[in-house]
Amino acid sequence: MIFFISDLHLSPRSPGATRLFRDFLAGRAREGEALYILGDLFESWIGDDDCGDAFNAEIIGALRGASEAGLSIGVQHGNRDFLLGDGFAAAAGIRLLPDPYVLSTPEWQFVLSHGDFLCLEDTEYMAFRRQVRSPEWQAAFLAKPLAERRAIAASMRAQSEQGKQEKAPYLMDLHPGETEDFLRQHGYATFIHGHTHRPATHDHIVDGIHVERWVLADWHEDRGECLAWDGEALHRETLG
Ligand code: LP5
Ligand code: MN
Repeated sequence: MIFFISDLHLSPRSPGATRLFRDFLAGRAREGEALYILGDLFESWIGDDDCGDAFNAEIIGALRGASEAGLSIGVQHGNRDFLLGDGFAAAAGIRLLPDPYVLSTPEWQFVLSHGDFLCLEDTEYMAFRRQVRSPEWQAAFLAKPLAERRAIAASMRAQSEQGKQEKAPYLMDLHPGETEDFLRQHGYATFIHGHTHRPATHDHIVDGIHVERWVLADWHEDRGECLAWDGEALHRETLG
């Protein structure tokens, strides 16, 4: 069994989702051989020098426990935790994966992504993304004290939530044409992504070929979701 999850947005303000994730890592996830976390595991990540924070250490310990029990864990960056780096990966016993990432199993091909890079009509976000993903911005940010970084992240989160209320829904979804190009470029593999918080299974017809796109659900205080591949089919499992 291979599991896929995304958009948990864990923070000290989400004790319910944190508990669901810890229970998942200690239980159901260990019945599989691999877990892929497709971005936004954390509500925000301000640098690997914050691994020692009590909440972060709790999540890192839970990941490490599952990893040491034999679960292979791959993590992609989301738009809120793209600063996760090698220090986090080593402490948690996980592998950081590029976005997109092609997953080939003996039975099937998948392409995995957080999904935000295809939201091309949200031009404000794309500009913001280019800026915060640039090495110069990241170096300047990481040079600031943790407390200042925490305050900046909180301010960005508040502005983002405010801004989303004024954006048309189509802006915050994947660009249809670019998505089909992406599916073509990846050999019509089954596409799994998160980010939009609009769980659904889409059927695309690209060059006459049927391609599935599975959108993962975001997690809530009382409910999480994972997608499971059993070698034959994908199915959604509710957690909690
Ligand atoms: O995350 P979500 O779901 O709310 O919305 C996203 C897009 N928003 C973001 C911003 C993140 O939420 C903030 C993450 C902060 C943690 C990282 C800290 C590290 C910083 C490192 C710097 C090098 O990604 C949102 C999309 C939405 O998805 C749907 O796709 O619309 O896009 C935006 O909100 C971007 C805005 O449109 C424009 C930018 C405003 C940001 C203000 C920056 C000002 C800096 C403040 C300094 C005090
Ligand atoms: Mn996201």
